[in-house]
Amino acid sequence: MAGSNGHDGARPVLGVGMVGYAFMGAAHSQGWRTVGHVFDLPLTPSLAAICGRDASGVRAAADRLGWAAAETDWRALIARDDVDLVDICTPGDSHAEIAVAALEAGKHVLCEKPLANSVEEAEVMAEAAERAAANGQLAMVGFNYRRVPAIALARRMVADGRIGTLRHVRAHYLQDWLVDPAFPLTWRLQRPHAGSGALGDLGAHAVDLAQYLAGEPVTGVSALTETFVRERPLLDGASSGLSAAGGGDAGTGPVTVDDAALFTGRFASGALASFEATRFAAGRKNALTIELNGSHGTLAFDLERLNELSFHDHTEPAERAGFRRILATEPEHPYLEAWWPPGHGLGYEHTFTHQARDLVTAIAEGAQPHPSFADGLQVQRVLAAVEESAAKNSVYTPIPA
Ligand code: SOE
Repeated sequence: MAGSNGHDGARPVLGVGMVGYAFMGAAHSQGWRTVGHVFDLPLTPSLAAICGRDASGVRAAADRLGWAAAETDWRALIARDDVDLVDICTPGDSHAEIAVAALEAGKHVLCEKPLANSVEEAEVMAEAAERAAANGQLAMVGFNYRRVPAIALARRMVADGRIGTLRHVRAHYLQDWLVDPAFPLTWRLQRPHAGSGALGDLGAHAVDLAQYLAGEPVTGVSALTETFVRERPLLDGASSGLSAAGGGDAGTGPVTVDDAALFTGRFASGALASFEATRFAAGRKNALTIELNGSHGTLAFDLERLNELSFHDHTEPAERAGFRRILATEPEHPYLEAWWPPGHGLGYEHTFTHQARDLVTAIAEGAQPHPSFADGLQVQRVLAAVEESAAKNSVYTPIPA
């Protein structure tokens, strides 16, 4: 399937079809548009077609975001001969149906996080991905923060033993766009569409990063969740990104997801983890922080300073030891070989370019990229265990392997 859509010069073309064109659709489009101009890829991605239900909205999005064609039915998108890979950027309630259909139609799939709205859906998706892998189709979850150079560097340092035996992981993902009780009831606040609230939207990233950096899964959790504002104005018009208007004559409706989730967890090795995900941390816009403490040292990362990684080497003599700031912008650092000179820095959008690079490379090589749908299922199991534990007043809830 890879490169079935002709050649662009010496390189076979990989036709991409995207479902969804809101915030994540725009972010992924940016990745697909830039990746072939920055990295030397074995396949040339082409932005073949984008899909959305509203005909004029999706046509405008195609023009704005750089897609050649627009479709209003995702089944028609999947059926297109010029689409080799389907990129799913819709709310969680449609991930499973689209992903399974695309894999069964012989396409590769990239699916936004969290993989699904429930463990059951994620299981079906992981099984479909396993069947498709036997035919050479690949499936990957869009946990884009794995592709921040400083995070990829941290993973390399943990694997190289630079912090020794892991003792603690501390991961927080804090935003503040729900502080105002007048913020309207968008799809992200409705369980049937989003599956869960801050837990699935933000906590999923924190769990994925913790497990990725630790190199092992969380095996059980104790949790608290809370919905601080239980009723909100219905949406008045369209929402865009994380902003939306409400409060007209449309009335109010119930918030059916968590506003915040706090939980502790265990790794099989005995290391302990703590997590916090909230949209009520006033002043915190996109504050994803993660710290790992090991027997030989500590690594710490803050998304609001994403070009930096803090490292304390505890094997150094105490008189000289202390945190040092690694500026992850050298050509030797992950992904940096293709970007700007040292010190010139990258941002949020580059994670989507790197995600596209890794997926295109994996497709060309026929190798499973990370995170797989099986990895996405594991995160889903952690999210489900958090909800179960919270419903039972924080009872420790093991996560099935
Ligand atoms: C909204 O909270 C959001 O866009 C998440 O859905 C993304 O996954 C995260 O990267 C940024 O915040």
